[in-house]
Amino acid sequence: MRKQFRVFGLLAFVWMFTWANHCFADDGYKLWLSYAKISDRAFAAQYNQQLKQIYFAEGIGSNNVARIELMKGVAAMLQLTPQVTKPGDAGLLIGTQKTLPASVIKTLPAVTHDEGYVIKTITTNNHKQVVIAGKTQTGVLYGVFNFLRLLQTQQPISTLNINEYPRLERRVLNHWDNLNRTVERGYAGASIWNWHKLPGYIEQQYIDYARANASIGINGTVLNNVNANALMLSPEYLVKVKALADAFRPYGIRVYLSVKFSSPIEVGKLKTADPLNSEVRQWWKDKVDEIYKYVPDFGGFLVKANSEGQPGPQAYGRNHADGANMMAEALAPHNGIVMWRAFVYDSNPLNDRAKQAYDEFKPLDGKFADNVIVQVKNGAIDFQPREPFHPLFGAMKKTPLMMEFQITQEYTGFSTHLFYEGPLFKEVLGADTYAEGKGTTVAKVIEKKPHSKAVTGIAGVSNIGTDRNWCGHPFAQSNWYAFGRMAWNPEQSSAQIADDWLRMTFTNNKSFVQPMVQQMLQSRENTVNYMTPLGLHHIMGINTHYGPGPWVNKAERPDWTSVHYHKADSLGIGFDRSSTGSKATSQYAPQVQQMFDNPATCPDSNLLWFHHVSWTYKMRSGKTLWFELVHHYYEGVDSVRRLQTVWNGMQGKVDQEQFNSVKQLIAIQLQEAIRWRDACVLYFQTFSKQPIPAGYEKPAHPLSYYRDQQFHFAPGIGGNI
Ligand code: GCV
Repeated sequence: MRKQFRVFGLLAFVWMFTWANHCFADDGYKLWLSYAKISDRAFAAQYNQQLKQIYFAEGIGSNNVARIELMKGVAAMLQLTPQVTKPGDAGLLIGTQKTLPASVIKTLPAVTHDEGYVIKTITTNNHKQVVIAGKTQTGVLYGVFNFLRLLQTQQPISTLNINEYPRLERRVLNHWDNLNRTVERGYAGASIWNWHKLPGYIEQQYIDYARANASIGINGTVLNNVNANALMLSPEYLVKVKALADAFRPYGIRVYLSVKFSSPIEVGKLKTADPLNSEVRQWWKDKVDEIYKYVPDFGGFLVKANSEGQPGPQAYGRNHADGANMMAEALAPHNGIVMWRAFVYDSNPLNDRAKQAYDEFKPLDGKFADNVIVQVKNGAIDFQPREPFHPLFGAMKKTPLMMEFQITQEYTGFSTHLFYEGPLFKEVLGADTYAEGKGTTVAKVIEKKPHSKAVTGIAGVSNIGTDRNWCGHPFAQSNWYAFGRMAWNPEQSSAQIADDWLRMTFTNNKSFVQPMVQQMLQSRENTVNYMTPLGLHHIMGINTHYGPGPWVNKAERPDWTSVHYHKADSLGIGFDRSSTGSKATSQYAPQVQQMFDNPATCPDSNLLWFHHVSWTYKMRSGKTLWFELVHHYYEGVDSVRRLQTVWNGMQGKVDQEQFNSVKQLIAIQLQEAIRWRDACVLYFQTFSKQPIPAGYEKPAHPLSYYRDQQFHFAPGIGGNI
C-alpha cells in the first residue's frame, strides 16, 4: 500500500512539474512586452528605490492605459506595487506639460510635437526624481513605454535626459485581411479581426495589439485588404469598424479603411464610379460623413486603383490625381487623408513593369489635393528580398510620398525563414536619391513636407495573424517591432533595434544577445544569397510565391513569369534596364543613373537588376559571373547552417518552448534554402553550360525533380473577399 502511495506521489509530482512548466512556458504571445522578472538584484535596486512612490498628474486616473501599463510592468519586473503619492514625495512623476507642477516643468525642455515626450532625471530638494512628460496623453503613453524599455533592457536611470518625437506623422500598419478572415500574403493564421463577433465582442487580442503598436509608436491601422471588398463601407461593417476604433483610441491608434474604387456602383447602386461625375462625388461625400458619425477620428482611405485588376479612374479616361482628389475632397472637412498607392501595373503589359509607376505618377507631380499622400513601395517591382530604391522617391518633389514596406514575408520565406528586415528598411531609407543634391536620402524625402499642409507617413504590410505567437515565427515579431521603431525614427540603427528586441523578448544575457544580433543582421543577406543574389528578382513559384520557380515561363501576363525577369540565355543573365535596354535607369537622378547604368559602377548587389551580363564577365572579386552566382547560392545555404549552429548553442539561455520553436523553423529554413540553391543553380546551369566548381556539394536531385515538386495549399492566397 505504502509503495503504491509513493508511486502515486511521484507521478503527481511529475505531473505538477510538467503542468507548471507548461503554464509558465513562453509561447510568444507576450511579444516584446513580456516584462520578465529582473533577476539582477543590484540593477533592480536603483529602479526599486526610484519607483516606490509615483505621482500621476491630473488626467492619469486608474483607468489610464499608460498608468495601467506602467504598474503592470513594474509589478512584473520588479515585484513592486508603487505607492501613488504627491509630487514632492514621488520618485517618478508622470503627466503632460500642462498637468505637471510648474516647478517641475521649468526644469524640462519644452515638448513641441503632439506625440513627443521627455524623460528626465532631476534633483529636487536633494533627492532624485524622474519625470515623464508628454505634450499630450499619447505622448505620455509613448514616454511610459520608453521608460519600461529602459527597465527591460537594463539601462541605468540616474542621468536620464531623453527628448523624443516621431519623424513621420502617420505610422500605419496595412492589414491585407479579408472579411472572411483569410489574409492575403499572411502566414500566421487567420485574420485577427473576428468580424462575425464584432461589434459585440472585443477580444483581448485587440487590446494587446493596440498595446504592442503603441509601445513602438505605431499610430494607425488600415483594417482591410487593399484588394478591397466594397461591403466594408456598408453600415453592417461600419458599426464593427467603430467597435475596433473605440478599442484602439486610448492607445493613440486611428483606424483607416482600404476602399474599392467602384464602391459607388457596388454599394451605392450608381451606374458609374467616374471621379468627375457629380453624383459619384456626392456619394463619396455622404459616405464619408456617415463614416465620421461612427468614427469621429477616422484616419482616411487607402486605395489600390488600376492595379492587378482593381478598378480605378483610368476606366473612365481619368488619372490617379482625379481619383484621389475626389476622395480627398470628401475627407478634407473631417481632416481625413487619402493614401493613394503607386503600385500600379494594369493596362498594357509594358516592356518593363518597373517603369510604370514613374510613368503614370511623375506627370501628376503637384496635381494632388493637399490631403493626399502617394504610397510608394520600397522598390519598383514588388517587395523582393533586395530591390534598388523606387525611382519615384527622387522624382515627386511637389507631392508627399509615403513609404510602403512589406513586413509579412511574401518573398522572403513566409514564416519559416529567420529574416530580420531591419537592414532592408535601413538600406532603402538610407539610399541617396540625389533629388536635391547629395544626401537627399529616401528617409529625408519622406520626412519632408513639400507644402505646408502635407502629411508625412510610412506603412508596413502587417505580418500579424491568429497564431499564438502573432507572426508565425518568433523572430518575425522583430520585423513588426523594427518597422515601428524605424517609423518613429528612420535614423535608428538596425543593430540597436535588434539588440533591444532580443533583450525585451528573450533575455539580457550577453552571451545570447551579442551573437544573435549578428545573426539577425546577417539574416537578410543570407536569404538574398540563397534566393535572388546579385540583383536577380521575381523568380519564385507562380501564384503562391512559395519556393523557387526560375523556370516559370507561362502566366496570364508575361510580367508574371520568371523568365521575363532573369532573361537567362546562352550569352548571360539579367534584365537590361540600362540606357541600352529598357532605360529604367533614366528615372533616377543623373548621379544615380550613371552609377546604375554602367556595369563597372553598378553595385554587385544590383548588377542583374540593371544589366544582362555575360556568364564569363569578370566580377569585382575576380571570379566570373557564373562562379560568383554559384558562390552566392552556396554561401546562402552555408550561412543558414552557421545560424543553426549558433541557435543550437542557445539552449538553456532562453525559454525552452521558444528555443524548440526556432530550432524547428531553422531546420525547415535550411531545407528550403538548399532547395532554392539547387533548383536555381541547376536551372541557370542549363544556360551557362558551366560546371558547379569542385569543392561545392552536388545537388541531391536532377533539375526535373525541383521543377516537378508541387506544394498544395500554400498559405497566403487571397484577394477581394
Ligand atoms: C494585395 C503583390 C502581391 C499581392 C498584393 C499586391 C499589392 O502583387 O502578390 O498579393 O495584393 O502585391 O501590393 O497590391
